[in-house]
This record gives sequence, structure tokens and C-alpha cells, in this order.
Amino acid sequence: MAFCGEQLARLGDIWLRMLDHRFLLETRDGTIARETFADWMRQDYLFVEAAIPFIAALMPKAPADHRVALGQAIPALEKELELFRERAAVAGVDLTGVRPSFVNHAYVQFLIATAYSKSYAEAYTVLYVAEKAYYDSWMVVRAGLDSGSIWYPFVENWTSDAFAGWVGYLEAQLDALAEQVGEAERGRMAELFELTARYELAFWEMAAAGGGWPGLEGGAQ
Ligand code: MP5
Repeated sequence: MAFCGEQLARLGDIWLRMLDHRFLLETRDGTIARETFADWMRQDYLFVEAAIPFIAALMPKAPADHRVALGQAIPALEKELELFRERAAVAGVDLTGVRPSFVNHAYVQFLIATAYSKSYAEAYTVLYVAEKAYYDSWMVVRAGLDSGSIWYPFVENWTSDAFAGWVGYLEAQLDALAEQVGEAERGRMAELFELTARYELAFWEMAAAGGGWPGLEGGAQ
């Protein structure tokens, strides 16, 4: 089996917990509290903002035939930020002056540190898992959410044919990279695969439970 399939099978328990998360099920069923969804929007807006320098930091390490796709990801992310701002205006959510939650802060630091300090194949693993997690997660929401919901454009964003194509492309490239590296590096890729999956699960948990910092419960502010 190729690398990604192997890792997804190995980490099936974490992946299932993620896809079964109450945040996704309540969003799917249209029962999510508006403030809970708004908190996720505010936190994910910060995450997507940080994903841009993460991708940019991969660029100098990228093989020449990866550069165009990575470069195109940046305007796609800018468009995504625009979607957040547009939905926020429709729903009356204020995206300004938000501090990252503990989990969000840790995840973003992990992204940036990985891009700068790990090999290209290792950092690319993190990129793939984050994107695959969002594709699979929003497919869960798509299975039930009314297409008239104000949150539906997020479903369209991460379950579109274009996004599915991007995730499929990343998977094929990551499988190829895993073939090229030695056993030790493949082992580090597997560790990062798992850590990223754990962060993705933690992000939904943070979104559902609130983004307080340890010792400062009652909000991320
Ligand atoms: C993504 C995201 C998807 N927006 N937020 C988290 C916590 N994980 C993954 O990444 P992108 O860059 O929005 O496609």
C-alpha cells in the first residue's frame, strides 16, 4: 500500500474520532450554536492567515515541478480569507481583534517550525494531512447540512471538485516523495502525519469546547 493509505489505516482511530466529532455532526444537523460556529470561524480565519507563510516557507525547498501548484495555493487561500470575511459580514461575526486559542497557537507554531526546520517531504506531509482532514471533515457536514444554510459556502469551499483535485494531487505527490526518501525520513513523515491528525482532532475539540488557555478559562481573550 502507498504511504498515505498506510498512514490513514494506521491512524484510523484518530481519523474516525475526528470525523465523528460533535462539532461536525452538529454543523451537519444544523443544531450547532451560532456562537460556537462563530468562534470556529474566528479561530480558523487566523489559521488560514498563517497557512500562507507556511506554504511560502515550503517554496525554497520544493522540487521545481512542485512550484506552480504551491504558488497557486496562495491566491486560493487569499480567496478563502475573502469567503470568511464575506460570511462574517452576512452572519454578523466580528473577525477582528481575535487572539489565537491555545490549540490554534500551538498548531500554527508547529506548521511554521515544520516548514523551516524539517525536510520538504516531512513538511509536505503536514500540508497534505491538514488539507485531507478538512476535505474529509467537510464531506461529513455536506452529508446533512441544508444547502440554504448560511454556513453552506464553507461546505462548498472544502468539498468542491477543485479542492478534491488539490487533495488528490497532494496525496499522489506525497506518496511519490515517500518512495524517494530513506527509511528514517519515512519514519519522521509518519510521526508528523500522526501529530497533524492529532492537531486536527484537537482543533474541532477546541472549536466545540471553547478556546480558553489553561489557567485562563472563560475565553481566549
Ligand atoms: C484547514 C483549515 C484547511 N482551514 N483549518 C484547519 C484547522 N486545518 C486545515 O486548510 P486550508 O488552508 O484552509 O485549505
